[in-house]
Amino acid sequence: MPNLARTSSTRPVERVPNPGMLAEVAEGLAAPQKELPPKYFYDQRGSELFEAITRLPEYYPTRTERALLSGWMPELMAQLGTRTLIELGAGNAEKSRIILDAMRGTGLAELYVPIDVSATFVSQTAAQLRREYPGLTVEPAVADITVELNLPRRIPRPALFAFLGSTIGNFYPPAAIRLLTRVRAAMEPGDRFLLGVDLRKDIARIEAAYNDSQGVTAAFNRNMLLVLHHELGADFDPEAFQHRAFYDTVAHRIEMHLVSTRHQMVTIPGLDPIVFAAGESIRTEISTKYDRESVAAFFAAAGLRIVAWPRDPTTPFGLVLGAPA
Ligand code: AVJ
Repeated sequence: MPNLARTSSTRPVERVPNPGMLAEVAEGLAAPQKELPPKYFYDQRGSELFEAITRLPEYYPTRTERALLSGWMPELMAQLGTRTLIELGAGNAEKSRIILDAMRGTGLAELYVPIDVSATFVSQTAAQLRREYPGLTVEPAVADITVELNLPRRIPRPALFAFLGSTIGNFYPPAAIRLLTRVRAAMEPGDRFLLGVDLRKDIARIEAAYNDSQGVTAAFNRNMLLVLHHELGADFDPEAFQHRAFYDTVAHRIEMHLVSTRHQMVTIPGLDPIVFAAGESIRTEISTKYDRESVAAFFAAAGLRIVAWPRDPTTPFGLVLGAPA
């Protein structure tokens, strides 16, 4: 386990009411298959745990995608003459730097627009990147990409829209198509869309990536219960929920669940008590795996087409370049 600050689940906390989150949690926990949105993984500790996941030997997506980006971006940025990078869910900007370096290499880097829900996060990253890339305008957008992109008015073209890390895999198909459609609507004819997708492969390898031997993914999964404690005053006992991750071969996705180890009742102020049977679970995340056909179908539904997908057959992760259809 990485050495991370422990957060007691019983410490009293000061809370500001969060009616949007409460309504979303209420709806998810009232469903026959209880469900919570994966965006609630990522408080400070959750983000640190995710960072630790990306360095695990079993978790291949991050390092594979980084290698693909490093190999391809210099050539692609020269070929496209990209002047603006618009990044959905900018993360720690480590991958952005690979693209920005390639843009700087062509002397055309003008604007970087990282889009993220966290305002403090984007402004910190933005300040850092302004120091690293003199001459580059960094104009962060604070937005929930599931709702809007909130782009600046003036965007030097051509622009590259990037959605990396296979975060698209968290979305159920209708929501994935809505998101791609929103990106497509913001694109001009010469713009391109770069999508990182995890690929279908040997099931044991996929399942191992979500059931690591050090238990970091389990801690990441359980951390959502602590987020509900801090944000809503929920009294989940994280020790009474077990991490479970399995591959669904029909829907082609990993599902992560928190399984109640016993019959128990959980209280969230403002909601009716929530009853768990022994063995009943909350689904906390889906992580969909793709192949060429499934990506092509999503793209087509959103008015996009695949223009490039450079990969050798052994690469377990895909980087796809799309354009308006
Ligand atoms: C950040 C959504 C791409 O689905 O692989 C990692 C999150 N969950 N381990 C993924 C995650 C468990 C990750 N994404």
